Amino acid sequence: MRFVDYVKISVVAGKGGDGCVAFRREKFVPKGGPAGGNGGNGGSVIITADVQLHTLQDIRYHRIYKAKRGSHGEGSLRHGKSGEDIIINVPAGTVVKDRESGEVLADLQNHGESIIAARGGWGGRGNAKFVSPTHQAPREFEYGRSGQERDLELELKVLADVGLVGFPNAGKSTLLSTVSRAKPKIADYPFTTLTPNLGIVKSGEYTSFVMADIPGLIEGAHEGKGLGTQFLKHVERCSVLLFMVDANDEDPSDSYRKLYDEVNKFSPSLLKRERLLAITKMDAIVGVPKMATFEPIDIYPISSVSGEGMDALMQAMVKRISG
Ligand SMILES: Nc1nc2c(ncn2[C@@H]2O[C@H](COP(=O)(O)OP(=O)(O)OP(=O)(O)O)[C@@H](O)[C@H]2O)c(=O)[nH]1
Ligand SMILES: [Mg+2]
Repeated sequence: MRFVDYVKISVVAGKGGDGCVAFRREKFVPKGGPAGGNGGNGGSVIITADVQLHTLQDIRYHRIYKAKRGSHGEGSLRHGKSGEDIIINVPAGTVVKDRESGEVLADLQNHGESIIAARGGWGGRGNAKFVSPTHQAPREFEYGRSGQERDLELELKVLADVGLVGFPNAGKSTLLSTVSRAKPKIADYPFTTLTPNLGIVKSGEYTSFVMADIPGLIEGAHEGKGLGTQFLKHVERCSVLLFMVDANDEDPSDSYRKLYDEVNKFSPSLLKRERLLAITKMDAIVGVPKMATFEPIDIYPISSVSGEGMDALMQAMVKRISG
């Protein structure tokens, strides 16, 4: 089971420029030959796999990709400039599908693999191209052809690096929304999150990782209570688990023990993963939370509201992922 990230986009290639009808006019040449240049080709929309990317998140905010048209041809045999191609970078592992036919156009697995998603229209020929021995002063020309247009679906199966494990309302979605551009629904009632949200977390200039906000866990989840087993399946694909406990719980250390037990009942091997514990909502607490845990684990008191403890937590996550 992997997370699936989907995006629907439309790609529109540029139209070709029109060919030109023109004749040479020079001082001492009374009747010049035809000199209309060709139109430039329209720009194409190209999709390329880039291993630096991990989600389709950035594409989500940019739905229509439209390449520029080619310029028209001009006199003196000047050909129109081609429209610039547009390159859409997607994570390696992205499958490109035509939304209308359902056909898989490409499965971009490796860095640099690419597909022309919409081909630019050819430029039209200018009248100079229509000259023949018997036809010395042609006035024919062609219009540029239209560019291809397509509605696509991009699909990426994602392996998340960090999974957020906590009871409902622990502040999982809030954390994701503060450290990434993801916009999960946040509310002060349990089970706000019903399907996983993914966010790409940038840490420093070059490192980034994928964080998965998963529906809240409840006791008995391993027997299928709540969104239980679904939840746990999502978590299985994460290399680091960030357990999250509300500092305002009566006994946060006990909450952690319950979470631990629940995960353990489902799949003990999950607990062999790198594991961290965040105590959330530190801005809202009165006094000091009781945090003597029953087992040794690195604890990070944080607040998504004030930003307290966030840097330390980020560094710790990056270290676990790369380590
Ligand atoms: N004061 C304070 N409130 C917070 C903080 N983080 C989250 N909250 C609040 O806690 C409530 C629950 O937050 P969510 O992020 O939706 O919790 P969740 O863990 O995603 O909950 P589910 O999706 O139901 O499992 C919301 O009202 C948030 O505004 C925090 O750092 N400080
Ligand atoms: Mg949530």
